[in-house]
Amino acid sequence: MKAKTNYAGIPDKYARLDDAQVVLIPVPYDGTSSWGKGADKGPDAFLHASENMELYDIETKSEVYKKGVYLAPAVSENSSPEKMVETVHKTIKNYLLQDKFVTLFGGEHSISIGSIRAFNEHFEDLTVVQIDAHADLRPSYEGSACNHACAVHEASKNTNLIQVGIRSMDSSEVEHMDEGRTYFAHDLYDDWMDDAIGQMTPNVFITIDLDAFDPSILPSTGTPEPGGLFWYETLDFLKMIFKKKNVVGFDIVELCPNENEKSSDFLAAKLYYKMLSYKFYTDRILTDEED
Ligand SMILES: [Mn+2]
Repeated sequence: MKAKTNYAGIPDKYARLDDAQVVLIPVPYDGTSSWGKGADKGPDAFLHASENMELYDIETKSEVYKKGVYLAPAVSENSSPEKMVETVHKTIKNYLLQDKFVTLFGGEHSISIGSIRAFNEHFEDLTVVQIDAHADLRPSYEGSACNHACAVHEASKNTNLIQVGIRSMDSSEVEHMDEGRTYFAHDLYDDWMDDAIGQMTPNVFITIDLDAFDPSILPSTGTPEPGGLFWYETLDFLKMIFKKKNVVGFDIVELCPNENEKSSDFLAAKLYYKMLSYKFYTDRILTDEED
């Protein structure tokens, strides 16, 4: 077994659970993916890229790792999709009760069923912002309600779900979609970010399926879709959310690493670190309206 290292190679004093404000839970689960297998390798590739990344954030002039990032033992339960979801749920709740800022790295998108359930139980009136190419609204798929194609079905019933970047769905999902809260990739008009923020409650959980990004900047994902989001527009949107809302946690899923294509791993690593920087240095974020 590989020796456990600290997140991004940070010094031990920033990596201990007791003092860390952030907990990072890897969930290398790939039980239900329909096409490109390999999301189980996502967390390792992400962690490896993170170790080779600069830890000073230019935008916020900060080194957010000094807030402490505890790399939790990976959730390895994979005997069934239902058991995996239950274990993710339980693991998150345990850290939320210790007042940690909890983050996860998948694995396929079905892990978010467990994430959203845990955050929704812990925080009042939760908004879930899903950034994704696929609607993921099916009530069940291939015999399970815990399939990646069902990632936000439960959230669509129990939370204030806002979907961004969507460009692929099945007709069976139409009845579960709130079009007034859906920002399709082909229709990101001038003020869409303001409209989306206006629909959010104070507490926000963000789930990012990396296939939301355009395949030209993130090809290494299980089910790529043309016509996706780009780097800076995504960061602009995230910045606005972190600045205007209380982001209570987030997960990032569906990195499907390819040995010959490392830029996707580094995008995921940078995205994660940017989100932590925005969370803890909210007051230093400048959004477009200010700069
Ligand atoms: Mn998804």
